[in-house]
Amino acid sequence: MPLKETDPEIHSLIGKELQRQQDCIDLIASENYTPSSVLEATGSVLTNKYSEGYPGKRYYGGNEFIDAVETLAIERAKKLFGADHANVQPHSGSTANYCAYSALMEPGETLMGMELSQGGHLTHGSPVNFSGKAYKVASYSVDRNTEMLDYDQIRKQAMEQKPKVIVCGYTAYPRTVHFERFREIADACGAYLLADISHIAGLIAGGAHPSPSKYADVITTTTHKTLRGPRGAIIMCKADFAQKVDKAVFPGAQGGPLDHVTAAKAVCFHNAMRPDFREYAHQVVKNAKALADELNSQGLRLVSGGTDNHMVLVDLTSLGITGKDAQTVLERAGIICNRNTIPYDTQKPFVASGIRLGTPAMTTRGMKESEMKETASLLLKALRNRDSADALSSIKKEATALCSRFPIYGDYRV
Ligand code: DSN
Repeated sequence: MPLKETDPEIHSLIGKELQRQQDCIDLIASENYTPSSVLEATGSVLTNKYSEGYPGKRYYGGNEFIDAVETLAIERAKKLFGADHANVQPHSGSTANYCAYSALMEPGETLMGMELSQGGHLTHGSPVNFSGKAYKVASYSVDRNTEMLDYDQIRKQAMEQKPKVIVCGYTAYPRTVHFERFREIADACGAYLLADISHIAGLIAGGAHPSPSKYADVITTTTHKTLRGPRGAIIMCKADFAQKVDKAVFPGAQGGPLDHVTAAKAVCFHNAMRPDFREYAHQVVKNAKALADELNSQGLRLVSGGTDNHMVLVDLTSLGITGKDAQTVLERAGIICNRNTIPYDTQKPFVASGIRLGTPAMTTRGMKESEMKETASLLLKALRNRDSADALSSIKKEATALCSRFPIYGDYRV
């Protein structure tokens, strides 16, 4: 029986969410619209299977086709990113980082990552996360003036604190990451180098950001951000770490893999090898620059002065609004984003002085530089007219009209 009949409440909520996604300008830098091929694989009968273990070494029978699916996903991930080894089972980016750390170090050893409030991730050593509880943490920051990575300063800190693992790759850093500089730092202080490329994986796959594959010992990434795949993650590594990484994932951290998601990851890697994905990745960056230029020319200060990737970090101080309030106002105007701390923020993370904007989702819809200019104008108009309910509701209509020119799933219906 169709969902509509067996569970009309959930069916209706899914339908409403589809409509919301269609009608709103999504500027969340970590979101995207997966193609229907990925949705189809994710919603497949593969969800019925148990397959603890790895291809050819399972603890359950009946894995002939699951083995073939997982092997394809592994081979495609290796080819796409130029990796020696890939584990495609991690359920999430946080789990992937947990497993990568377990493979590389023991509890109590030192982990060096970017501080959360500066653009790092919770799992890069935040005290409220397992990473900050299980490991000794040596966090690095961006330079106070340039708001960019200062490799000499990071090197100095690494030589003093001698971390076992250095993490590079961020959730709110709008600039290029120079992985070769991190390799040199890791070699100098005797650390392993872990690149968490969750945000920029799609840009790397599409040739729009340098790749860490020659430099990092281990690479983790989610698959649902710029890479435009299903919600989940993978770990890649040099051959020497393969066994440790696999053991850390299963049985170390997880039981049965999500085979339907593994299939969708394989579909996503296949898509990302196509020439149109290269175009997409480059357009994401062009769109971010167009968005940044327009916001800047209309008077907003951008962290680090601009962007090299898919993301723009906006300091709202001059407008006299917090990130939290801006997020709410923009949602009322049909523009979805998230509040974000800016480097050396004086506000708490829950309030924050900035918003983080990204172009992966709007680029998937087919929007280009002129629509980014339009989006920047709508966003500023909303923030400047935040006290007028009428203004916000009329901007929302404009946002929905813009979105209606770029349908997300054609005639796909729930
Ligand atoms: N929550 C993700 C992001 O928005 O960047 C990171 O896990």
